[in-house]
Amino acid sequence: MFRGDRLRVGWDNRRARSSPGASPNPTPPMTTPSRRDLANAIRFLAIDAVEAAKSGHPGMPMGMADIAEVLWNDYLNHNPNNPTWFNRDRFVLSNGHGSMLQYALLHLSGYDLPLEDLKRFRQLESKTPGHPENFMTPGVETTTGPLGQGFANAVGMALAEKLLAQRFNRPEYAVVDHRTWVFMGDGCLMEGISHEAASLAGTWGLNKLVAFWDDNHISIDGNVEGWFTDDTPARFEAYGWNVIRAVDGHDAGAIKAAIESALQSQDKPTLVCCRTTIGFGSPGKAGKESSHGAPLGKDEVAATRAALNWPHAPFEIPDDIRLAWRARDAGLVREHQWGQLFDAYAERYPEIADELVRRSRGELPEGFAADADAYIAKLQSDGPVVASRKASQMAIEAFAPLLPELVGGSADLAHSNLTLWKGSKSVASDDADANYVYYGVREFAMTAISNGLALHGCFIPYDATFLVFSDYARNAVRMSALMGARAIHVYTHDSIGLGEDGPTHQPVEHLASLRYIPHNDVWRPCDAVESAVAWRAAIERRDGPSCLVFSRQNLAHQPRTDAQLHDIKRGGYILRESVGTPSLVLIATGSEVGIAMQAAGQLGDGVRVVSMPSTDVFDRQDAAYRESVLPNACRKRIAIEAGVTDFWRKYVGLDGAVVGIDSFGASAPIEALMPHFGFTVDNVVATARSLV
Ligand SMILES: Cc1ncc(C[n+]2csc(CCOP(=O)(O)OP(=O)(O)O)c2C)c(N)n1
Ligand SMILES: [Mg+2]
Repeated sequence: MFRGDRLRVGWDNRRARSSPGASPNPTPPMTTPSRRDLANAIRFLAIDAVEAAKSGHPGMPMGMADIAEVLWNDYLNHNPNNPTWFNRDRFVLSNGHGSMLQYALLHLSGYDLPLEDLKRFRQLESKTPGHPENFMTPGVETTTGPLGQGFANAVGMALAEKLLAQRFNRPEYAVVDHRTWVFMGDGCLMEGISHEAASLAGTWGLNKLVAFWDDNHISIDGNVEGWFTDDTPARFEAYGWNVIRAVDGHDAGAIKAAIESALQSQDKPTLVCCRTTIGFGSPGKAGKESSHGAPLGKDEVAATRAALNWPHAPFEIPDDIRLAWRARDAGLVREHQWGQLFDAYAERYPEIADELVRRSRGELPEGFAADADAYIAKLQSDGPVVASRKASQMAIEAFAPLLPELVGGSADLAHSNLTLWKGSKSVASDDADANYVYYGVREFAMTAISNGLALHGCFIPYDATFLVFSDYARNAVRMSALMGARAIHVYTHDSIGLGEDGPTHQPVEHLASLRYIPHNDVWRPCDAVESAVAWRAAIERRDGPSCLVFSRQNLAHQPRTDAQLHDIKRGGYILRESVGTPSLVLIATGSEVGIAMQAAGQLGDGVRVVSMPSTDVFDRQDAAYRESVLPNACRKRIAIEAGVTDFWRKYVGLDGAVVGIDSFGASAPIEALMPHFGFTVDNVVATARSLV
């Protein structure tokens, strides 16, 4: 039975099925260009685009062009006609300042990136932004530029491939079988995240990950001899990598030999150490930091044209070179062959083939919504009084058996974050159901690896640490949001309420600070029910990350009507209605909702309580709904949250008040800390009276 239909919906390979010969070819060449000529096409597209933009980074593309040429022309398994072909190799440019290298490669090999876009490098709405952005340019797998993170994303992608292969491949049907290639510079390697990520990649034995180090001895401030003298090959050998030393990054034969050797690695990721010259070919700027991040300048461009024997005008690529680069036809054949393999696999193993297609589309299993509804309704009627971190674990326990795509872990705090569930199996194993990542104490790489897992597809990753250490992960959280990655970041021990560990461990500014990241949904639930709703919202959110913030301490259960239960997912809702028009609105999140409810009880019938587990989601509701929850006419409002007060001013206005904490916490039991910092019913009542 022909099963191509499902493929066509899951990943568009219609073009792969059309005749490979159908696409128009340029006139056959009279000459065969040299490899150096092919690499020079990259160099001059980069040089000329940077010149046109009057900004950008020519040095790295000029230095890595020869490596990229060999990799892309001889090894990269991709299909420029279909940038999202399921089994494509992933290519990551971790040293993202060299973005023009990637744009040149995409353009030359035949992706939908016309010359016009290269001419509009770094201009508003062009497909060639300053640094590669996965949501702007077809063929860009991840957004890079913050050095080191692309490398960690690549580790996540390679882990995704390994896990999928373990689960879905069958003898003679390696339907998941691709490599992850990553370019990285000295800057990526100086960044601490490279240690975290390389260490994990070594431990996991990700042998289909190949990293190329652009060892050019230069970073922005000059020759790195004063600040980067590590023995990088020895460092990676110590992580358990296969290291190929001292490759001449301008010798195509040497590069090819290194890649051949990397392909043989059975149980280790490979680092190819490439000696290169930044700004290669520029008589005045080669080997110098001056080529790193500025146009070469008119005279130097002319001198480089002469030196590299490139007589062509800016953005002009001779036909023979264009033809040699073209990968569209080969790409069609590759995807077509894989499609045949997949069809045979689907014939033989229809159920797992269906499952793989479902996961590749990012769709949840049929029935998930109904099961989640039932679970949440039962929680509401059972009313467990637990810490929200415990409620989070209960939610994982309830949802994870339905969602094999959920793969998660914690940065050495599994028993505090409560991220393990009954079905957890370490990804360090070869188990087909491996789904749990022991990240060790590596918050930043953990989060960037989550991003890689999410971007690869077929996974909904979650990661976890204490809320206070979200700072260690922060730029990767920001990148989740910028990239629209469906990653779930779990942060427990969410306030001074964690107690004795003291101010080093007590987040104060973190909630507000995570909320300030655009496109990031932060949830701080007040009980087990809201915790389950938050998990569900994070799972169902397809186009961006969620931060789920949970308490260490037990939280009271809140009774709700069906309507209230329904409205939790709107981010903020009336948990206690006033009799008549409210004279005062108390707005609270998480552990402070209980205090607000008790205070309202003392203050009388005119007081409304709004539970606001996610301000981000609430802010997206329509104006009528927001007005129905927080009526403009009621100016007496108090926000209560064990965090910085400034954030809440937009909800309470000048006439309102905030019960919060604008200092660091302190080391003491929770029973002493909460009253000390004013998180008591009495203080909320007194604050309310002071507003009158
Ligand atoms: C996290 C981070 N810090 C700083 C920068 C700014 N920056 C961009 S490139 C660069 C130097 C990188 O040196 P290297 O990777 O050796 O690049 P090369 O000059 O060799 O191309 C710096 C500091 C950045 N992009 N990301
Ligand atoms: Mg460098």
